[in-house]
Amino acid sequence: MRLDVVTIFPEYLEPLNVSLVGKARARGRLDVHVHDLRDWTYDRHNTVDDTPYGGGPGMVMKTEPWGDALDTLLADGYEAGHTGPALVVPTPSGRPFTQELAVELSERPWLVFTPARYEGIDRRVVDEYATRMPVYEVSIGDYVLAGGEAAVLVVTEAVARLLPGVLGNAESHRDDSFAPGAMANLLEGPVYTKPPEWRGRDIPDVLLSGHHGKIARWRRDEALRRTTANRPDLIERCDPAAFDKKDREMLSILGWEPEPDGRFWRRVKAVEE
Ligand code: 6GU
Repeated sequence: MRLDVVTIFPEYLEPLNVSLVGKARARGRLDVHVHDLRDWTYDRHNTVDDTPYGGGPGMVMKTEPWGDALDTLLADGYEAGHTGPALVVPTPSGRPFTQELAVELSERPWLVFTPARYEGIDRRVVDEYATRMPVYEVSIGDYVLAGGEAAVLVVTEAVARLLPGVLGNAESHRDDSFAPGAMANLLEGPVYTKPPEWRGRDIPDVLLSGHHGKIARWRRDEALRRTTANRPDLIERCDPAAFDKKDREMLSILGWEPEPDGRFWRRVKAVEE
């Protein structure tokens, strides 16, 4: 997969050199190109922004540097033999970035990221490139960042770990908490490793029992406990067929009851962990 990032803070993308994404690059699974938007400014001050039409606070990123940057990197990529680019535009006004979208992006051969600062990019830039390629406007959550660079790191890491040969075990994505198509998307419960006692704290006995069935049940109960506490919306969204008899017992203990349609709704405020 080829990745291009155009930014006024190329150094912000340094983390793409380390850890999982860095390894994916070293292994040749990822071909990353970071570009400085100011390379496509031609005035003394390397201006990339201007005041918004219609007034209001803040500044808007200008069309010309973005257009020239994108034209150049697209031409370079096509020349190097790449095809099928998609534009990924990080913006708090975008669609929520989910595991499902990460899977979709991981199946594309070439992603071009346009992280913006200020109040965003002149709309005509997205409208122009949308006539030539798919455009994904994505938000990484309900909060406002000063710029899209951190979102590029988030999206890139979520996508890179899905590429074949990047994580050790290709099967491992199937049990990701938010794997698309899972019957129930539950949060993972707690995990433990050696030593068996630390500062007077033991490991839950069941994990030392060697009884795989009981361990699986305990993990499922802990997943239900955490999900009801931290993400009740995930329980409410679940297909009721995803819950077996033991799940229903646990949900009842946690204060949840099925509606007539079978979906679960909180009866009382969930008991704290
Ligand atoms: Cl993608 N960009 C910015 N600036 N803020 C955000 C965001 C993106 N996602 C959530 N907040």
